[in-house]
Amino acid sequence: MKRIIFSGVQPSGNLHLGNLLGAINPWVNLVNTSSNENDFIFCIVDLHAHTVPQDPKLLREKILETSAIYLAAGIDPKKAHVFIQSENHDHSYLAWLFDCVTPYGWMTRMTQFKDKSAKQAEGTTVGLFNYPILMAADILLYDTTHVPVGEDQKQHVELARDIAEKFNHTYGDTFVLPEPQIGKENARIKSLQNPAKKMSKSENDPLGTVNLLDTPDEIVKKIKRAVTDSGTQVETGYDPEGGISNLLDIYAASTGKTKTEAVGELTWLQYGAFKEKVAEAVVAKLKPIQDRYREIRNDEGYLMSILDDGRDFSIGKSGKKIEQVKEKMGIGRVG
Ligand code: AQP
Repeated sequence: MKRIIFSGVQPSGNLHLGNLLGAINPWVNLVNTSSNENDFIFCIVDLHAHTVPQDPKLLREKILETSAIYLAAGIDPKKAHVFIQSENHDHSYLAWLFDCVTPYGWMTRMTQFKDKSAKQAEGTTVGLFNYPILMAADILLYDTTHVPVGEDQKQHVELARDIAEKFNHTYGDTFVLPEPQIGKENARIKSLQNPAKKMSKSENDPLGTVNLLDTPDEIVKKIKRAVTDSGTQVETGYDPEGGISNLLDIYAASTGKTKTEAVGELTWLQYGAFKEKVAEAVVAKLKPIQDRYREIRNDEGYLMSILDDGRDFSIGKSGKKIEQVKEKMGIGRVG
């Protein structure tokens, strides 16, 4: 059966190791191991970025940076469509219609809203509350069958599925029910300064996050300063929720090894030597991506043509879905 795979990253800051090892790398593997009949659609979800305050000039820069990182990390534009969400108005159009279909009670269960609104306090907007509905529109516009995401986004994909089911039940079959695709290889990377929290663009402590465009010196410094467990060397009985476990995950995902292999290789190293190994692996993983990133940014015409093609593809596809939805919901004029 033909699969349609859709996913995206918010250009809401600097992309980091969690975005690469938990999302973009698994996308690249899926594209490269997939048969030709499948469609891959990777979006730069800039409308989502405004769920927290943004500097407009910086956001425009981050949109291009994120697009170039997708390509530099190995997304092959001959096999996948890459586009900017805000360039296709069907996303926000369908989101409004889904606002009118989704029970309020479903939204109050979204755990990410609880975490993120706690960080925002009084600055919390309705957009932050509502953004899983926009995400449902992103996914359902394309008859997406699979959504490769990190574990933290599973609840939102399940919400998209519930919205599709409710819409189909109310108005007749319109949307495909998507599945979250969370592979074993989707590493969940934690903050280097607080392993109880995921590594995140909006982390306040810059030492907590390794950004994909950090220099080798910055990477070494951040990993050297990462929190560890209470001992002095890596032990087989490391705390599974602690800093050593996180560094082992980072090492494994950066080298393409399993965590068991990483543990076998690195157990009994003193923390200092262990961190050097982890930093070396991360620098080696990021170097070719950074080199390719610079090439792409120096050839703006290449990047623009890929984003233009992606936009045209997405508008062509989503436009048909919107026509079906309008007819089923009875909005607009006939014909
Ligand atoms: N720490 C992480 N480990 C593994 N996967 C991660 N992802 C994000 N952080 C980690 C995955 O990256 C994809 C894109 O995420 P996003 O940028 O759209 O939203 P997010 O999950 O809210 O990412 P951030 O970095 O934490 O951003 P802020 O701080 O702005 O909220 C998703 O597939 C996600 O699972």
